[in-house]
Amino acid sequence: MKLYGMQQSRSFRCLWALEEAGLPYDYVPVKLRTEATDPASAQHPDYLALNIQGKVPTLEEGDLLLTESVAILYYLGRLAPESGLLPQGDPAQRAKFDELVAFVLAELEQPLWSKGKHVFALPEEWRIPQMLETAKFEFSKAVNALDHLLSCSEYAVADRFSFADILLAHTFNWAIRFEFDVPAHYVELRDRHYDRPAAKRAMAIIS
Ligand SMILES: N[C@@H](CCC(=O)N[C@@H](CS)C(=O)NCC(=O)O)C(=O)O
Repeated sequence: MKLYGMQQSRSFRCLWALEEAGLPYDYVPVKLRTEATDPASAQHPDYLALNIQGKVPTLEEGDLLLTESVAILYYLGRLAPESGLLPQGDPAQRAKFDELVAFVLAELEQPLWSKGKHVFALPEEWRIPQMLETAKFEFSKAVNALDHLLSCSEYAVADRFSFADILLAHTFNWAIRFEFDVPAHYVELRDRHYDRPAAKRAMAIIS
């Protein structure tokens, strides 16, 4: 199995999950925003053949290609059920897990990605500087909603570490790096989960 990724981007979620799951893999670093002629570029034709959007992550295993970080997380969770990355609870508990995953993608990370797009990812003529204030407003609304969605336990769902914890910790780390206002209890969540041995091993791989 090969994971194509770039540093602390969304591919880090998958790298961390691979380390939590203890599955064998090769990590292939990819460069964003470099000349397409660079063999390591996400715009190189060889990489575009794997991931038509020229984005990371990509997971390749035989004929299987996955190009969405959360699909990769579900896949790894299913490959390694004993890891607990994908909770095996009753339908209601699973539904709460799925709800949280959807919330992180649809509500919490979107303002962060809006900032990224309007600061560096979009072609300059499509960037709107006023978006940055809107993104801050949307992020604070999502954080308030999250306070109501999360239980008070050590982990996001039930009483065990799962990939929902990876998503939350990675997304708050992203928010901190992008200088959003992150409440102290979510900085603490990020610190606690990034202190896990698997997170540290993943971090060492991209350093
Ligand atoms: N929904 C995708 C988003 C993937 C994505 O946008 N990745 C960013 C890095 S975090 C990327 O590769 N961007 C390419 C670019 O900005 O040129 C996922 O969660 O995997």
